[in-house]
Amino acid sequence: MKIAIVCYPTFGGSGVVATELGLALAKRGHEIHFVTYSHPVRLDQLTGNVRFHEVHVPEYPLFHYQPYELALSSKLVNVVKQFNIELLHVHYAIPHAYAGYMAKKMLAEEGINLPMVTTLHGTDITLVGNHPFYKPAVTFSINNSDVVTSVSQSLKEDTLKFFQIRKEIEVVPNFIDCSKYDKKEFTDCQREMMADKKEKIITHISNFRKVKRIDDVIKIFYEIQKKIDAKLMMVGEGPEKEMAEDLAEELHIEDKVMFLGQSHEIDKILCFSDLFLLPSEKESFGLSALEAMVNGVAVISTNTGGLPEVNQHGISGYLSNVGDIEEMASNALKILQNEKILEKFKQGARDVAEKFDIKNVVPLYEDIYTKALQVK
Ligand code: GMT
Repeated sequence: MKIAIVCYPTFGGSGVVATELGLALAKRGHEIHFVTYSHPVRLDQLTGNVRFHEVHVPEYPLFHYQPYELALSSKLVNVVKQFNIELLHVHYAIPHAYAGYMAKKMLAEEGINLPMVTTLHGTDITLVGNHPFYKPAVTFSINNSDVVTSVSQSLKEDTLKFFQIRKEIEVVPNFIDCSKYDKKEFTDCQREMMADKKEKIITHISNFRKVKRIDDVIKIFYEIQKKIDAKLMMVGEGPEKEMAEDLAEELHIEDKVMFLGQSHEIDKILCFSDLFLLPSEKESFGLSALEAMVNGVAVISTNTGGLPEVNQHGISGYLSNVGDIEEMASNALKILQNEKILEKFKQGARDVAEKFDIKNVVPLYEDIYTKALQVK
């Protein structure tokens, strides 16, 4: 199939999933065209059947806001015509499903049918899309997609709760390529650069937005380090970073907390981590937790949204109510203070991650594409 994928090109989970999906589909012989405003961060191989088309939005002083949706839908029309694209898969409803729908309508005027699959990722439903500013447009774009998927059962339920949806929503979980994480990768660790042998390494990765409850990450670590030798790796950039730096200083643990910024070496960091913290307010899936788990890292998370579908309580880690810092710290210590228990959780995390192996999930998308192509 010739498929156009629209996604955010940034470090966010939706863009990562879209990119990994495109690359996996290309490996299975499909022709993939990524259409977005800059080169997707995880797109490191452009081959004959993987192409990238940049959406330019020229600055014009009259416009207070530059019209990205317009540029994206026009670009889609051109790419579809030039490369005989058969199907469009948009990741994140805002504004991609809306722009995709416009492209579909423009192409229909010329007698071209372009089925559109929309994948909902989380904040497009639970935070941003739900706002009255966007709600009518998001509802419309979902109802006018040919097939709609969500990355967890919980997100499907939220979508049906918050929006008037007439469409069936199919749950297709996010995935990970387990074959990349063989034993060889683990020997590449540079643990000693981060911590002493006796120190446990705890990691958090996110875009440091409010919804991630970054202050809880620091507070949970504060409790942990009172009892055991440990370091905290904070990976990512975002609006809450400064607050987190200040809080670490206030608690006099700044020498134990390392802010590593945005990193292209997530797996290197994770492969020497012992524990991953994800105390989010909302999380439709928690791709970063899955990335930790496939690296054999136990996860302490909240039980919000789709997290219970990913992190298995008592097997890959533990789940707690949002804000329950005390319980999350005590569960972390339960895992970290005993080497045998730690090993059991590391293995549990890796085993659970295998259920989300890419080889089980990509065929589900292929079936969905076949179904979408049958919609006229
Ligand atoms: O978590 C973020 O802030 C980024 C956001 C995104 O759109 O990239 O992540 C959402 O989609 C990911 C991929 O499907 C999910 O793993 C995240 O749980 C989801 N984030 C939220 O629901 C807050």
